[in-house]
Amino acid sequence: MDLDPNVLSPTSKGKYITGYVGLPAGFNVSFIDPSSLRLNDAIPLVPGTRVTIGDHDSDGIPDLIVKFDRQIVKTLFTKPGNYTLHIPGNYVRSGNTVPFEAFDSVYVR
Ligand SMILES: [Ca+2]
Repeated sequence: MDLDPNVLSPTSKGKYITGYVGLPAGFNVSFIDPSSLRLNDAIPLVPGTRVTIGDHDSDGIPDLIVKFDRQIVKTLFTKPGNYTLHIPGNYVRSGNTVPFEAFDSVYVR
């Protein structure tokens, strides 16, 4: 996973943090259940935002592109530093649900 921006400022008024979720070869991101994604087990996607598929890192493997509310994400941090965030989610294919977890780190000013 890659989060954008990677540096968060407490005073930022930005609306969103964008998450780019990639899966290992052989898994298709279109089978990720977007409603199952929870940033740090807590924060769901912003309701009403579009979930799209692109190739953010140009490695030829599609990424699921999702939006989190930056003002809510900021409440996870009480002091500056490096933080590793994780996003658990479910991969659902042919009625089988496979839980997975994606990670990225951010720097908080
Ligand atoms: Ca990619």
